[in-house]
Amino acid sequence: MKRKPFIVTVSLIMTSLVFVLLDYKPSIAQTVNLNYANFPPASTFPCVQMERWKTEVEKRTNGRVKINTFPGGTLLNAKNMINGVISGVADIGCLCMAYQPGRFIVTNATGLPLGLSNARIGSLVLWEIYKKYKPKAFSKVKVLTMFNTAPSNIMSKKPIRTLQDLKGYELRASGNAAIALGLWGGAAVGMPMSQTPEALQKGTVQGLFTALEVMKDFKFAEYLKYVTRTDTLMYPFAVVMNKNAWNKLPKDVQKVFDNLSAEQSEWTGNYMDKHVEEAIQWSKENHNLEIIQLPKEEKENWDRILEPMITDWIEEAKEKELPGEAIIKDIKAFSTQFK
Ligand code: DTR
Repeated sequence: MKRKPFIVTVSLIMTSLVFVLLDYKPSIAQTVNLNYANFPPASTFPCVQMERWKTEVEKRTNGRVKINTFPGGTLLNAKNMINGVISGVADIGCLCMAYQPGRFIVTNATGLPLGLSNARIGSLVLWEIYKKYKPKAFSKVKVLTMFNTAPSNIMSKKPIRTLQDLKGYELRASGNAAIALGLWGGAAVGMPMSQTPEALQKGTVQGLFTALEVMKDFKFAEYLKYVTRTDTLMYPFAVVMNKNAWNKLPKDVQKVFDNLSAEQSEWTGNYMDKHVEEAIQWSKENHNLEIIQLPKEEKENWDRILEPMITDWIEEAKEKELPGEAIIKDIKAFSTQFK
């Protein structure tokens, strides 16, 4: 075989180099793939907000960031969400802080009976509280956003019209909501939302105490025919990101994420408020739902019974060297600011 002249060899090497470089170029602006874990089914509000965030991020980064979503506990479940994000099982995760009351003391204060009247206000207040106090519970993650549910109501198989009706009645609730049920004399059974449909079907619980949009999203209205309007207590949520994954993001992408935080919080609150109304309508029209309004004095009495929750929380906060009174004062002040 004849040897190639030197000049041909050099030009061949140069051409391959150009190809290598050309090939390399697109990988500089390579898409960043991030896995986002969520615990409840895709139709529920934590996943609806996740899909909205994904759409906005992909749009605002011109497709440079791709978010792969994992609803329904397929990547991480309700209880191992934050640890799974810290260890890098998922890049991003959505968690309900009420499921771990002792771990998220500061942010769970927005779930106390403090008169936050809807999810929009609850979400914005929660985000402000997070920004102001930057709780240690989040030191190992980057927090992308936070939001709250709408206030909780009792959904049940039998009508609950008085505290007597509630005595010993088993309802599913977590965190502050479980404490409240106990104070009213009910029997709270703790479990994440994702386990509730099975518990209701097996009869382990006779209903639940949470925001009303679940009547439609989980079709609970098919067998829970009564709602007692208590309109108090929220379940706070956080969306957190693995610190390494965050640090690896280009600065302009980090900015897109940061610019979305408060907006996503408010968007989710608004979505939740609107969806609760739709769920009530749907349950009435399709499943004959009866809404029980407590008489004014009765409602005041139910609210009064919950007051010690606030003083107890302040005590607990103090024990952990947290400024409990100031946090409660701030929650109240922010809530009037966002009205
Ligand atoms: N209320 C909390 C949070 C919650 C409210 N709606 C949904 C839907 C899906 C998952 C969680 C939630 C709870 O009861 O678990």
